[in-house]
Amino acid sequence: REDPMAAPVVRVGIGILLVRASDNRVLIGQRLSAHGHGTFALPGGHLEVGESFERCAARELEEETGIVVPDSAFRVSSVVNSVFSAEKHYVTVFMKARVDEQYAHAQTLEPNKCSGWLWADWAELTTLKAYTPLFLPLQTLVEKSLAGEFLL
Ligand code: 8DG
Ligand code: MG
Ligand code: MG
Repeated sequence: REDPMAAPVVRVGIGILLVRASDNRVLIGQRLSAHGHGTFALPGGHLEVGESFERCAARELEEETGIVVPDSAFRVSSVVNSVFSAEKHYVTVFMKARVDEQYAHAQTLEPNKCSGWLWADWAELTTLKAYTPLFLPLQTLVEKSLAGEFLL
C-alpha cells in the first residue's frame, strides 16, 4: 500500500480514548505492528477517504475490540502532531467516548497487531511511567496532560 517512490504525505490517525465510566480508566494495548512495536497505544487507525472522525473511531474500535458504540458517542478531544521520521508524519485526532460497563468488554480481535487490551488509570499512565514506552502520539498527549493542556 505504501509506494516507496511516491512523495511522502501527512496522514491522519485516529486515537480512541475509550473511558470506562465506572472508574475513568482508558483502554490501551501493546502494539505488535512494525510501526511502534512494543509501545503502549490507544486503539485506532487511519482515517479513510470520505470518512468522518466519529465513523473512523467507531469502526476501528469495533474492528480491534469488538466493542460497538454509536458514532454519536464520540467527541473530538485533542489533536497532536507526530513526526515519527522523515517519511512518517501523522496528525492524530483523539476521539473520546465515555462508556458504561456493558461496552467495556474488549476482545483482542487483531492478535497480530495488539498483544491484548487493558484498562489503564490515566494518572498512573501519566505519572508513574507504568506503561513504557508509549506510542508517540499517546506520549505527546500525556505531555500535554502534564502541562495542563489536556484533561481526560
Ligand atoms: P488501518 O491501516 O487498518 O486503518 O489501521 P490499523 O491497522 O489499525 O493500524 P494502526 O497502526 O493501529 O493505525 C494506523 C496508523 O494511525 C498508525 O500507524 C499511526 C496512526 N496513529 C496515530 N495515532 C494513533 C493512535 O493513537 N493509535 C493508533 N492505533 N494509531 C495511531 O497517528
Ligand atoms: Mg485497525
Ligand atoms: Mg489500529
